[in-house]
Amino acid sequence: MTANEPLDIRFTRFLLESQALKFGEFTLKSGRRSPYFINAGAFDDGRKIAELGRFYAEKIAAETATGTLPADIGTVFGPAYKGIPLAVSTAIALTGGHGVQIGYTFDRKERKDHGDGGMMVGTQLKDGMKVLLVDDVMTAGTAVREVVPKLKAEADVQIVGLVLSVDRMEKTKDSDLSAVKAVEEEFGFPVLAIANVREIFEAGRAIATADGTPYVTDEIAAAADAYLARYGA
Ligand code: OMP
Repeated sequence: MTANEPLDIRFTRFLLESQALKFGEFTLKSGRRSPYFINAGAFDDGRKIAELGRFYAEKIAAETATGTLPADIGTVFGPAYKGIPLAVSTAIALTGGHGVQIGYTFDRKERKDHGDGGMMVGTQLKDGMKVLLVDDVMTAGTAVREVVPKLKAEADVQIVGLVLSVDRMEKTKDSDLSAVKAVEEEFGFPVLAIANVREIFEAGRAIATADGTPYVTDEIAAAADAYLARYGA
């Protein structure tokens, strides 16, 4: 790795080497058929999930430095299930690597009616608390639309932003607006991604597998271009 390499290039290498970015034919939650898929489930051991947390923390620290995110975030919220390791590893990396004291919180899928009860695990949400959402990938924004009302039902928290691994840069079903822009407009908080799909495909052409061939071949790049020409925002 080259020192001072931009975040999106380092992150693309990590995605490819972890096999979290797959090429083929995939049917998405939205029904679209995509020639690529980002699978956060590939971050399945201590090294990979720790590294993923460091990428999120680096992005959050950079956005805090520019003022896009506030410095006094109370907790990082990751929606169950896939958001849970994201919230935990991000909080660990923010504290360990950046000296930021911060909580982590995730939701239960079902309400617990004994013991501590409640819908949330980790730092409890309180009125006025600044909450940063983390999630894996955004295509249409369905996942975030489900989680915001859940948080608001718990306490009058202030959601200060959403940080994703990857912005797939796709337009919504009924407008030319990207899903990210639509969510920003609807909820009024910034949606940030460690890398977007165009950055990833550009970086991927220059990153080679062990046998020297690029991960993103001409054929893969052409399929991605065709997909983005149709669905890209
Ligand atoms: P939206 O909720 O529609 O934005 O779609 C994002 C979700 O789709 C993610 O949280 C995943 O569950 C899944 N997904 C991926 O994990 N990776 C992809 O590359 C694409 C999708 C998807 O189905 O759109």
